[in-house]
Amino acid sequence: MNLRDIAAALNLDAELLQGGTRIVRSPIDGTEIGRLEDDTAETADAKIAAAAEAFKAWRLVPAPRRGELVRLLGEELRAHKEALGSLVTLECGKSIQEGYGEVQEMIDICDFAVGLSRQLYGLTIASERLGHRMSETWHPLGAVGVISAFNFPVAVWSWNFALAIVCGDPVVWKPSEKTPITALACQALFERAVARFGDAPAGLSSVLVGGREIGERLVDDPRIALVSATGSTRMGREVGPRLAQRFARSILELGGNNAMIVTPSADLELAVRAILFAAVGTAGQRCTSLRRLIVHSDVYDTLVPRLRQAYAGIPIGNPLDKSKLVGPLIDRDSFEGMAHALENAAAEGGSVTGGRRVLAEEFPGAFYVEPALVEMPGQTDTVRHETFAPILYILRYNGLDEAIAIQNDVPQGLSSCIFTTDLREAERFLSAGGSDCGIANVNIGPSGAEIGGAFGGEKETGGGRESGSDAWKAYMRRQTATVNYSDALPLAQGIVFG
Ligand code: UN1
Repeated sequence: MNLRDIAAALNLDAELLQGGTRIVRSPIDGTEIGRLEDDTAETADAKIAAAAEAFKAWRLVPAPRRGELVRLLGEELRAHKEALGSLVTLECGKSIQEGYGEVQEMIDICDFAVGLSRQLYGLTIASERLGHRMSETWHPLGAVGVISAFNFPVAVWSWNFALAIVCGDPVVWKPSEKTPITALACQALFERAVARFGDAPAGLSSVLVGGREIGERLVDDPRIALVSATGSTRMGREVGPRLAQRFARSILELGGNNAMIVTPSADLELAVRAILFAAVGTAGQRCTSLRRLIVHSDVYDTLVPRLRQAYAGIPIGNPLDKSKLVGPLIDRDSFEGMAHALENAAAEGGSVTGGRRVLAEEFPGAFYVEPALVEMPGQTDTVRHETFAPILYILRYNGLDEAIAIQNDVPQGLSSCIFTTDLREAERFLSAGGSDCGIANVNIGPSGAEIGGAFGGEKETGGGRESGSDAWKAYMRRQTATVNYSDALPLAQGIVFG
């Protein structure tokens, strides 16, 4: 499918993709796929104002009816899965299987949100006073800003969007400047859902195209009650304090430095497969990608050669070709960041295999790389830093406490896992003294989470939670109400006043 066919299949107005000054390139071959017009201060302001206005009406619509709109969006996504998945691959370069998987993740969260629209449960609380009833109710919060990254250009938006819409909150979305076309496609699909829905207020959803300044407008605008931002820790350090400054809410989903501990009892066959998917899938550009492998000395010399062998056979190439598992890095900067990290790791005593640029003749404008394996003498500064590329650092350990200490001794706290068939080891890893991450898995890699759980992590990962479980509560305001149905006025804490 070429871009023209994809745009037509998605009902995406071709006019939107030309005539502007923001050049969008496909990382597959570096060719230009669109010239989009940036939002200006005025158009951004108008979209935020429309969202704030829409909130006044949308908050009053019964939640199950709001869920109906998300159900219709889910239907559009099902009908357009192939086209949108192809566009994801074209614009961000992940393998086509992962492009489809990303759209499936959107469908899944829509289904989840539809169910949730009838389950925004509050509480009844026992009052200490005679003839009183206490309750807790969840109300819509306000307009929500979503800032998303290039690597999951649509799924992360949908986690936020589907929940926000059923919770009664309009959404203004600032996608990565590297992947705005997929965002416009989602907007077009949502508009189809709105047309079928009938009476949704205008301004429930909008997309801001532009660079950092446009994102800053969203962050600083008092009409935006919550900003959910996914990206680097550096971005989070700017966005978090700015939101705190105006007492707005934030959901931050920042860097990860995810590890796998491989114990002596591990099923190594399974571990190798999990390592491959987690470390080289999406060319190492997931926030959940496996970046550190912590291997017990007893299995080190068995596992590492097997891994080298598996790495040697990884099909790298055009991600639209189903037989290729690893596509390109997003751009030259990303490639240079990878090369730089590998140089530093070597200078710190690491032994590097792979990491070279490949297919440069076929794709001179794109950056395909061999995934790298780096055996490290210890957890150096370079290993502690998240490099958004397929680099897997390998470390050795001797005791489980040591392995857990290494796993936790990084600034980030997103995802983690252990491969073991020993129940005690698994439970220790999951216990209060085990992994300090938001996600901890046993005999599964750190990436590829389902939408049903809360997604996010601790420390420099930012502490936010999105997607499943009770993450919806961040998109609503909690109200505690006490009703006195007696004809007396007893005071709490037994206070006698007058
Ligand atoms: C991200 O990389 O920002 O768990 C999100 C995963 C995916 C989501 C990743 N479900 O890898």
